[in-house]
Amino acid sequence: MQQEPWWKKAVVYQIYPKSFHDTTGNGIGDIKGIIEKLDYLKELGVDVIWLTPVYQSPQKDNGYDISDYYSIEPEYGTMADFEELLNQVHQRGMKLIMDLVINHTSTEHEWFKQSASSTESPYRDFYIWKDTIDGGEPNNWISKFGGSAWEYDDKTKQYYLHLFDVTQADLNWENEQLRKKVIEMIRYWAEKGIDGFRLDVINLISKNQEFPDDQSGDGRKYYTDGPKIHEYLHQLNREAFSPYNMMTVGEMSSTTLEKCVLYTNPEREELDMTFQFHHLKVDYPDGNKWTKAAFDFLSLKKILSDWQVGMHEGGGWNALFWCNHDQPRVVSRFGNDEQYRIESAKMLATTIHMMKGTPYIYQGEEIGMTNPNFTSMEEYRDVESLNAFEILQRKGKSTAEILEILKQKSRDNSRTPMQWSAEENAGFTAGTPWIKPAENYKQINVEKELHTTNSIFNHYQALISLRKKYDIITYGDYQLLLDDDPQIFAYTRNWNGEQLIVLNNFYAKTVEVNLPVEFKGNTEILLSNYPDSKITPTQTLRPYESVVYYAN
Ligand code: TEU
Repeated sequence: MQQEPWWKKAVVYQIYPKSFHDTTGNGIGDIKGIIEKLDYLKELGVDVIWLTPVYQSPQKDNGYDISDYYSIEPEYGTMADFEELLNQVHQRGMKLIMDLVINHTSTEHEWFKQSASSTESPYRDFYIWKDTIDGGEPNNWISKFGGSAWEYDDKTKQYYLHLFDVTQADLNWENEQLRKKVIEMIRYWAEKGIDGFRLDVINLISKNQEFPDDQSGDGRKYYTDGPKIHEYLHQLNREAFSPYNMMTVGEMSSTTLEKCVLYTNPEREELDMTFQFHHLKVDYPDGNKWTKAAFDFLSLKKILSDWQVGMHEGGGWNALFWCNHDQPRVVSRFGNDEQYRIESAKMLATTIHMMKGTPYIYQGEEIGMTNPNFTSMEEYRDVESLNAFEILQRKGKSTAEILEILKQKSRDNSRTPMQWSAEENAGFTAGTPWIKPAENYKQINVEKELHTTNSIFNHYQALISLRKKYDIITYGDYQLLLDDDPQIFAYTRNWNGEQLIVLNNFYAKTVEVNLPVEFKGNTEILLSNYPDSKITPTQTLRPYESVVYYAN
């Protein structure tokens, strides 16, 4: 049998360096701060660390606006610090993957400066420049951060495309020279010894070259999973990833299951796995993020289950996650961040970690960090949230209404400092933090977790070791049970005569369960979030109770 890729049994931990741990006192996390915490991550048991961008950047979008792919952002440290980090990670038997942001660069990148200097520049075609049409923008596409996706440049009298912030100019992947430069850069980091990449909005790199107006939308249908995307990914795989045996995870914006099967089926030689976001839009009524709304539980179950089954059948591979630096905290979102914070944090972790795929833990998730509940616009930092404020205000919403929406939806909800201890500023910095910590850090912090038995941290440790011990978690198929139940998320996994049954109560109300499947002869409980869960197919689940049964 061909050797299975190592990442199928791995668990990844995402670090947002800016908010992780500051050792200099400037209020911004740094690479040395990560090195100091590696033993903590080793204790948690994760195999891989994913660092969001640490390259040189004006930080308009916290590093997703890169001005030099070959240097480290001075706020975070030096190249020597980075090399030391890589070395220390490897010494502990873990791996390190970096963020690869190649849909766009900062407008302060040398390529863009050259490109904008003249229509004759050899770099002109590294970006997407278009003439005005009828005195206006080249088309009606909208930036993901609000407003037109085009910016006019007075000097050369053309518009450039930016699907994100105006300082994040989209690269022109049609240009072979550009692709060559990107591949060269990837190989530079691979040569340094890193173990892989998370590819930022990678399914947006191929644009429909007609650049048509979108009669019924914001333009995304003309650049999402675009015409040459498979060709480009295959080239990256052949020329940059495969020669170094890199692990790759693609962040896929508004994609489809069919596409992700193609992106990740190994025979196609594109990517190893994908992040998709459909299950995180169940609290966007009519696709609208900027409204305060409860989440649709039945859709959540259906979406996650469709992806479990579809990727299994198509030979693809899922990245499993609830949280990242763009999403609110999961315990505040789909759990209960007050009375049942601990139970619901564990339940949510179990729901994802017992599925098929590679799980990702976002910093602070393993101790049940919550949204910070900011109450004033001064507390927000995120460019998307600040833009949303203005857009919503123009639509007539009051400041109080907007604050309520941001409290639920802002990306800053997950960007507050990692809560290490009950010391001032959560032990994150000795200086003034770049963003305010959540006020509950005195109750919720790593130090406390590590001194508590049956902590959320312990629950994550247990989930990680179960994955190592039971192959069924990696290979088993997946079947949703009780599809229409409005409160229970139950599923079963089967493999090689073994069976897992996973029961999760997503609400604070006790509920009766009548499972449509039988427990087999030898059934044991592998994990639960109450000390005395029972083995019976007919039973009640207490508030947020979660139980994993195993039979063989
Ligand atoms: O995010 C891509 C993306 O489209 C979203 O997750 C986006 O932030 C969200 O939908 C806005 O509502 C990636 C990065 O993760 C994000 O931090 C960057 O801002 C973005 O790309 C641009 O590089």
